[in-house]
Amino acid sequence: MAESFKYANNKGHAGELHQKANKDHPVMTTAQGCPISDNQNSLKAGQRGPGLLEDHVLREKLFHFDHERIPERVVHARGYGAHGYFETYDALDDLTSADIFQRKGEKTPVFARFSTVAGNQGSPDLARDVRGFAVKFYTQEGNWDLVGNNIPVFFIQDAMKFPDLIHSAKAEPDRGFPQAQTAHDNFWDFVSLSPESMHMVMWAMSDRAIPRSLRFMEGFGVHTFKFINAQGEEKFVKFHWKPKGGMQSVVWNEALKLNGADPDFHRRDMWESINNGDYPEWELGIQVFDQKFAEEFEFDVFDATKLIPEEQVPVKVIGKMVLNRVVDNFFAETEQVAFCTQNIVPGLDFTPDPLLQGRNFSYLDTQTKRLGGPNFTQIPINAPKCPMRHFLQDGHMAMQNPKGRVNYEPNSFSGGENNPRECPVHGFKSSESETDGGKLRYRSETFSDHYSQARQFYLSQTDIEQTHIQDALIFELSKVEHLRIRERVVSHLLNIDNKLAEQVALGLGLQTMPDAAEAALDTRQDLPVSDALSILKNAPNTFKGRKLGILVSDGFDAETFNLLTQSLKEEGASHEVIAAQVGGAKNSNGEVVEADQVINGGPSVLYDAIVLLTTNEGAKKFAEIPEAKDFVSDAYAHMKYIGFSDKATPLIEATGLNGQLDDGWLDLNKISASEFVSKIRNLRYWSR
Ligand code: HDE
Repeated sequence: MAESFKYANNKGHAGELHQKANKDHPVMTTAQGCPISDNQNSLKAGQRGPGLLEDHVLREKLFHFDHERIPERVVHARGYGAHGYFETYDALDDLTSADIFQRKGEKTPVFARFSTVAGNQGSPDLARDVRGFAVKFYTQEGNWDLVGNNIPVFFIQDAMKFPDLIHSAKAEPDRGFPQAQTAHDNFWDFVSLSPESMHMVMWAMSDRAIPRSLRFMEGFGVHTFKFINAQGEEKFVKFHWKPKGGMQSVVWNEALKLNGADPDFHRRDMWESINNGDYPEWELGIQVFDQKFAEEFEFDVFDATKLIPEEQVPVKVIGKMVLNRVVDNFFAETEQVAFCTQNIVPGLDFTPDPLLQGRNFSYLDTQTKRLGGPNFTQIPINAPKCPMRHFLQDGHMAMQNPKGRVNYEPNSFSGGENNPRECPVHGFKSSESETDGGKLRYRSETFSDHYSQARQFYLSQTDIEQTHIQDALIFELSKVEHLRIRERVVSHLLNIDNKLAEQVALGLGLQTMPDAAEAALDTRQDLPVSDALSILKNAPNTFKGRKLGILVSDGFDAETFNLLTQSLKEEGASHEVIAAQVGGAKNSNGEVVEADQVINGGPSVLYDAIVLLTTNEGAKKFAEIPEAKDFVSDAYAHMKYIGFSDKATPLIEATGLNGQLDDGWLDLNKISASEFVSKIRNLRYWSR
């Protein structure tokens, strides 16, 4: 709310008298500041008569409400943002003159927004989808927007194909569904006719597309950018975000159920962790290489469907991002934040990547549409925190027009804060790279190997992860109505890996195996396995930031509960109590412990591991409740660790799992609370 002018000499003026409606509340006003006497009833002619047009209070209220919506983002509509800072670990002046990287230990404010791509604003968080990972750095030399994804490559190589890709992925236009999923004909038709997408398809079908938390996923700048130092020397750079909490994903069946149990699972998780002081953190890493490497590398470094394996160019960590403040207002900040890939700072530059070049137009254009005019840069979330001095003026909602007489340059008026000049020394300079020919619409042949890295990604996964990719392909393609599209996808899989193609063909019940798709160039290479591409090979071995669900019944053992929750706290993890009623349950000391969830609203998919802390009587009662049985059998099916004691036997028997107590079942009579926590650091009992 705008700060009000102090009516210092008007003692007793109405403005002062109206400051309070009563002891606790200030007076409500219209947007014009006019005090409101009745916010419940419109102005009428007579007690039961028609409304009056002169009711400016009602008209203003309805008018403003009618204009509350702005167009949602055409992609990445559903997102969640938070504030924080970026800390530079070391000066990088040998590589770049970017101000943000000049001083060790410097902190720069940031705003990060994470998103799904295909779904609309109200779609569920656990859609199988790429996640947007966009960060706005408010540096002292302007805003730098690193607008990335949680997958290091993209579906297409040229911006020309983007609207078609997105049309095909979103709801089909005649029917308006399916929402937030690629499991339909149009998407698979398009990608199977665009073989360049096959590498990204492998990633999108992997567990990367169903993260457990936004906090537990990597981020990537995707394109190759340039670093330029003060001497004008250039290097190529790719950006990586590495989550401090480690990577973790859910399994597909869990994702499906989470979307029902808590469609806000990811945003709630971020909100809770920041408010609990468990701040999400990522380290920023760079892969730096020169022209010589670029020429020798197997692929074109301007092709966004390719990555550079970390084994070939190691990722050097250069700083960290800490998100430590939730937004004050979702709309003002998360919805109105306007990321633009064109927002870079001196010391950085673009490369000719044809996807990046197109993005530099698209983002500015889309923000003008979404936010209504060219002055969206003046909205606080978008405004730089460093000085801005320019002669841009007027337009819708202009609030920061330049002051003074002069609004053009060159001018002959004397200097001053409001009369800026260009500066060849400190100003942004584009790299002087040469171009290699005349105007043409062309796809360079250096972009034409579409399968080698798709194969490398698949072969770099553990068996479990490979099975998940196969299952995801079978799930998605089983929703595709046209046989020819299913077959066409399998024809590409044959160029990636025979076993993968065979498993998918088997899962789809294909009667005959199609021929392998014709490749643009027969260049497929067998690249070495890259362990960095797997989630499970890089498992974090911690329960920090994770959540345990403890199912309790009246009379549950107070000591076990206290020891467990204490050990979790020491680990930096949290817990929730699930009971038959929201009022909670009485422990063995007769104290009431409140429930966070009721059994029919708190399924085990919400937790990373569960404990059945019941009495024998309590377990018998739960055995009668279908949701309580699902609580246990889902946790089992999702490979979660389950803590229990013999008292829970009636419930376990009711689920039919009694004969299947493998090493993922942890008997709390046999191991201590801290041993339990150290076991569940594995996050899942995959051998099940
Ligand atoms: Fe985007 N993208 N994109 N994109 N993108 C948008 O901008 C676009 C691409 C990404 O949290 C839009 O503000 C084109 C790659 C993120 O607000 C739009 C092309 C990558 C976000 C747009 C791409 C991304 C967007 C829609 C191909 C990863 C959300 C609303 C040439 C490196 C940012 C908006 C946020 C959003 C266009 C491809 C990431 C329309 C034309 C590759 C994280 O401007």
